[in-house]
Amino acid sequence: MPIAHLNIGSNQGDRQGNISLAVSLIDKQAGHVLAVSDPVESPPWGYDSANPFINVGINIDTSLTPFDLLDTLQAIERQISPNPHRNPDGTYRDRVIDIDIILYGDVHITTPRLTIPHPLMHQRPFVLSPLRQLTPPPQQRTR
Ligand code: PH2
Ligand code: MG
Ligand code: MG
Repeated sequence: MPIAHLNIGSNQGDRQGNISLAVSLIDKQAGHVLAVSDPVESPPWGYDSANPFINVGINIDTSLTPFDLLDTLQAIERQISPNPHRNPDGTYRDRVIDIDIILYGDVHITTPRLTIPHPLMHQRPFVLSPLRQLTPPPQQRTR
């Protein structure tokens, strides 16, 4: 089954508790959780807020298609918190939970609703560092 890499973030309430709840709901509803990275704490990226984020990366084994996975992750976000993720003008706001698809196997998708690989991943240390922790280096060829 395809392996997807997700990034989970929280900067409101019990941040680590919110993330742990998300991981357990993902394992029940989206696909078997294979690995969870160490948490990383960082200031909000892309907007101003006094509330730092905790982020983790996870690898899951999933039988859902990318769009079904997106629907399921958005349903899990709503199970944890009904608060909107953006302000009416489209800018970021503090959030209890955010679950983003970063990679899905070697799939490339570019649509208005979903882009994989995540289009901003290379700019975000809170995505790259958990991903690096969970990605084994390529095997060196021996001869
Ligand atoms: N998510 C955002 C915007 N800014 N900053 C950090 N540190 N962590 C996030 O997960 C994050 C962010 C929008 O999804
Ligand atoms: Mg996000
Ligand atoms: Mg999101």
